[in-house]
Amino acid sequence: MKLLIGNRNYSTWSLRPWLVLRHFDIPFEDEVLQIGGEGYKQVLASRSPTGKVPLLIDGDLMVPETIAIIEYLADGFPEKPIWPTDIAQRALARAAAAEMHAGFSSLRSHAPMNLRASHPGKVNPDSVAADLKRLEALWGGLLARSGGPFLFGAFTAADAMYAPVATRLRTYELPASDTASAYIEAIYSLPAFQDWLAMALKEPWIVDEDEIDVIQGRVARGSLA
Ligand SMILES: N[C@@H](CCC(=O)N[C@@H](CS)C(=O)NCC(=O)O)C(=O)O
Repeated sequence: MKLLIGNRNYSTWSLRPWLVLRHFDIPFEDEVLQIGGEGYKQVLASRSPTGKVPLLIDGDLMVPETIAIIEYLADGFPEKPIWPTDIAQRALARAAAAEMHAGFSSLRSHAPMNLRASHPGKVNPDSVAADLKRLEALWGGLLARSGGPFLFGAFTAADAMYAPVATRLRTYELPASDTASAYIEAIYSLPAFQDWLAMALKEPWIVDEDEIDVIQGRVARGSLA
């Protein structure tokens, strides 16, 4: 199996299934297709039916869409606890994953993932207040029930879905309760996440569209390169 992914520093959707593959020790290779820079959309379109990453390739099969990739892995490796085993917890984990996929638009637009960066104070907490409130309620409720360190106790696909959000809270030092801070630390401590992070930190590419100083007009496009 092969997973086509985007730049590790910025590509939130790529991080999610990659974490599932790596954490659950499923054999795979990956290939980074650069997002950003001249002609990148043509390259993506020539490799992925949706023109987006992640894309899982298994023989002749190409599976786009993060949630579909994760479900394909859960179906293909039923012995791996990719979702919680209890049916009710499984439903809640899938609900949390779906909510992430469809929601949190303020956090996603105002606080782009940027693993190498540290930008405390640059995202106004008021602009993402509703998303932060929902995160606290969702994470807090699930962690209280499971006892942590992950949403359903051990790491599952639900945590993979929220890992990029955890990084946004850290990069921009957004307000977080002690419970949320401990959860963010658990994500950062996960060996699979550490592996991804180490590779992300070695990437040379700058994507202006995901750089907060460019987005907020402090720095001109192209000047960070
Ligand atoms: N709904 C898709 C979203 C995938 C997506 O938006 N991927 C971004 C990278 S994180 C992408 O490929 N962008 C291509 C572009 O910007 O042209 C999924 O869940 O996998």
